[in-house]
Amino acid sequence: MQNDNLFAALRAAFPRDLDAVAVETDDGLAYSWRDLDRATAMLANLLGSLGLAEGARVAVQVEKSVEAMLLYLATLRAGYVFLPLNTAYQQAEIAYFIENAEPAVVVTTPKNFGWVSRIAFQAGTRHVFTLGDDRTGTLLDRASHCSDQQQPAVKGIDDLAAILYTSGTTGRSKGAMLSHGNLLSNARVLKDYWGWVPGDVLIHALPIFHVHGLFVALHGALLNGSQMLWLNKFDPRKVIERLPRATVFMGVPTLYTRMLAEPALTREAASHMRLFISGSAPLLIETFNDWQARTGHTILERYGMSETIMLTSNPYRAQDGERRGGTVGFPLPGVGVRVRDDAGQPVPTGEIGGIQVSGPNVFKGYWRMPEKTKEEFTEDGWFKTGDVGRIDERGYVTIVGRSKDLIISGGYNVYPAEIEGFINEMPGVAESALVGVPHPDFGEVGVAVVIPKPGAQLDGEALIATLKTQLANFKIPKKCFVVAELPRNTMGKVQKNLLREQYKGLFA
Ligand code: MLC
Ligand code: AMP
Repeated sequence: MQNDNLFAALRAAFPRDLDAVAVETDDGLAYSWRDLDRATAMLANLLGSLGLAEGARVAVQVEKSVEAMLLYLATLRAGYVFLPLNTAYQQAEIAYFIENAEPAVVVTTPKNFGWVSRIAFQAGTRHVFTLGDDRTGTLLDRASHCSDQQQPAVKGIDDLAAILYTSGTTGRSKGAMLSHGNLLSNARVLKDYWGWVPGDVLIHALPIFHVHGLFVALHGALLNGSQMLWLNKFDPRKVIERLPRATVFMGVPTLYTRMLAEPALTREAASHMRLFISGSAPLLIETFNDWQARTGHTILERYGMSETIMLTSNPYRAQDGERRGGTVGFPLPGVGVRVRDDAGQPVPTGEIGGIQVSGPNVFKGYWRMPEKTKEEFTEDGWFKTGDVGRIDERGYVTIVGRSKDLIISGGYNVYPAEIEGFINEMPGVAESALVGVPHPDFGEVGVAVVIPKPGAQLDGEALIATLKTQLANFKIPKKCFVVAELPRNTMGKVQKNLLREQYKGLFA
């Protein structure tokens, strides 16, 4: 029987020598391919023993570790749906995800077990396990009693593999449903397009709760049977130290600017590398040029999102064209990318419009939000990305802006509407606006501008301190100004472009 289970495809790509090192950690531990196979079998058997329903969600909010990665693979292997959650999320955020997704299993850090289990049990979750980043916790204790043999669950290409929550410009976060077929088709295209070869070694330094670290980096290495040099937390010096033993690195632009600030980053240090890939946020042309000058390598920039995984990429092979800084390259093989005006009509080559996408990589819709899903697709079935760009006569795609009100800070998405909602609830606040301004480290950061109610005294620092108790740290505005009024157009709408202009030099 044909099995389109993503895990089965990744497992089939393991090298013949199962005793070779698959993952080497920061603290010197080595996991062989056999370890990966056995541990995912044990964890999958544990999940299998819980009597979960078909399509059950396994929600996971734990620090990055190899075991957390194994839990992801085991969830695929057992045929359940993986739901990763950023460790920066606070109680109110987690409560929403758990109530919305109704996971059958929740895995949390030992430190957060108290409050996470309370939320989970209240929402009807039956099983809450703990997993520390030091190989401790009830999940591993329980799995250690399970068999290390397991037959991957049979899955079709449309069966769900993961749900990734992504915020929206209005309302609450939406769960993007990705299937085994979405993930596997994209991984296969990237393996070929980025020229993965035997012997490649990946430095894995990204978080594993979003597309970039969980899918693009991890699937890339596994589908190629490639060793990973694993860092639980990004550290520019540690990455540079590992370059002579590696060939592929993936990062958001902030990782590249932080590495450029290290004198140890030299042409010699990078001479063993084959490929540096950037994405998740715009790579400044200065970073692209500085990297080329310093290391001799041309960063390959690609473009993706939770709903579509990767859509476009600059070419790897010279015969396919040059890697052009400031562009995100060509639509990937098998992926359709087009640009439409506000009326949904095609725009002439090189003109700006909304970017739309179709292909086997495009998600199955938002979890339990059929109306929202419908709104985001065109009549003829293309997904509207909310990004604004153009495609030139050679086919290079350039992103010039976003029609969605979104700030991308250090590779994480911050939706102003969500943060404004929290600020507006605070005592004495009449209204607020959050805008993104340039930042040398994070690319872009949020700045809040707040109007007090008549007679109220507000303090920007105090507002920030309150927000820190409610929202993930990367969503917290770096500055908060209390002002008498917001600039408005004749319709009364806040002119965020004027605020952006006013505050653009704040962190220069
Ligand atoms: C941390 N801080 C941030 C931040 N990350 N502020 C704004 N934006 C961010 N991204 C703040 C914290 O709030 C804290 O502030 C201070 O920085 C130190 O926190 P930290 O956790 O020690 O930070 P650090 O480890 O240095 O993290 C920075 C980072 C991290 C760049 C390594 O943000 C990161 O790993 N980013 C990658 C995100 C990613 O993987 N994106 C892919 C999404 S997938 P304070 O005030 O409390 O001290 C996607 C699709 C696609 O978009 O195309 O790939
Ligand atoms: P997310 O919802 O977290 O998956 O973020 C996806 C968004 O990140 C996209 O819609 C883009 O706005 C942005 N993005 C991803 N890659 C790039 C890139 N290379 N350049 C500019 N923006 C990017």
